[in-house]
Amino acid sequence: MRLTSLHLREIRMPLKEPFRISSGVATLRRILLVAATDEEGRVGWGECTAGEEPNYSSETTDTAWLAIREWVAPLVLGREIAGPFSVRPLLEHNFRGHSMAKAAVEVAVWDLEAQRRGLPLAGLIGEGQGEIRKEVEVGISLGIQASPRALAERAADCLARGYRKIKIKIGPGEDLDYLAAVREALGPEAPVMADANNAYGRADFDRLAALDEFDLMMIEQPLACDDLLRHAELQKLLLTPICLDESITCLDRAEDMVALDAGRIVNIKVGRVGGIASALAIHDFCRSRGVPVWCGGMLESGIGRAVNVALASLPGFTFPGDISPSERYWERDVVTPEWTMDGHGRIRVPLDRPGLGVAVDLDRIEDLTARSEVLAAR
Ligand code: OSB
Ligand code: MG
Repeated sequence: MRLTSLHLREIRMPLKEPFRISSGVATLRRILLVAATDEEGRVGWGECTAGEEPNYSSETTDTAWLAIREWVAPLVLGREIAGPFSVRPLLEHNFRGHSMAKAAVEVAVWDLEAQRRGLPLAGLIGEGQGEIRKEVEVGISLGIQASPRALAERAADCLARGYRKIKIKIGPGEDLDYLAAVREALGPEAPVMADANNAYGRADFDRLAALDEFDLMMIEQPLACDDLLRHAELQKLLLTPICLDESITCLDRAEDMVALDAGRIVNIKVGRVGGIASALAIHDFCRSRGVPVWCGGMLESGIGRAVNVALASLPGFTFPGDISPSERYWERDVVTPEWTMDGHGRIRVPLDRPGLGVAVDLDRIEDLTARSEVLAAR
């Protein structure tokens, strides 16, 4: 296929409630969407998962816009692209970083390929994987709340709604009391985990070891993103498995994690790892080594969510993902139908239409657009 243009749009979507993690807070999402047109006039969509501020990774909505315009677009526009696996190699040489910018364009090519072949995205991603799931199990990621009690009430409500995993954001001083309150309210069996977003260091190992008493499913990314060695030291002290998020930026880091025993579970996010091909490679490796993976979230609109749902249908995704329904985030989403969850924490994988499986609501997107730029092949 050949891409004739990339239409970049920044849409502004206010979250229903602020989402606070140890490294920052999100209130108004500024989401960069890429609409890629091929030589036959089809349009494929990709959502960039970069945040507004560089507090999760170094990328932001603005750096991704710049990276796509200056470096990604010239490498892909007008070129013959054999298929979705050919995008990443084009963007690898002499072009460091900017994984989320690269992924946004790569994902649009996956959507185009799925449409060309008349396949649902999950079917295309899952080719050669055997049976894919028709429904994915999902959890909710709860931001840091005003008090342990407020959090416990919220968590109990989420469990009652059917969520299969309750993820609690923690940080130094906003950890033990919060987790104790949640465990007390939800009971010993409830599927609870914690995510620290790099908030701790070597000096906190005793405090982290104390978290074992809460019987968490896992502790996500307690230490710095580039610090696999200390994660390995910490894992030796913990009964609770460590799950890595920010640290796993590509297949090599997943291999390092396993080699060092720096963690025992991987959170896979398409943007962070540079695209669906990279996510698949990590999935396949982890599956071959018996390492469970699950699909993380980045407060996506319904477009990015479609990709997460499709990815999570793969057989190695054995824990519920951070893939909540549209209404958890937005008054109104940008796709129809919106993403919904049943009372047992399941989202149906749309296998009945090609591509994303939901229709992109262009009128809604136009209403939310704050900035727009068309990059065309020369
Ligand atoms: O660490 O998993 C994270 C959101 C933004 C940045 C980082 C993270 C998150 C989440 C949100 O946990 C999950 C979701 O999209 O619901
Ligand atoms: Mg995380």
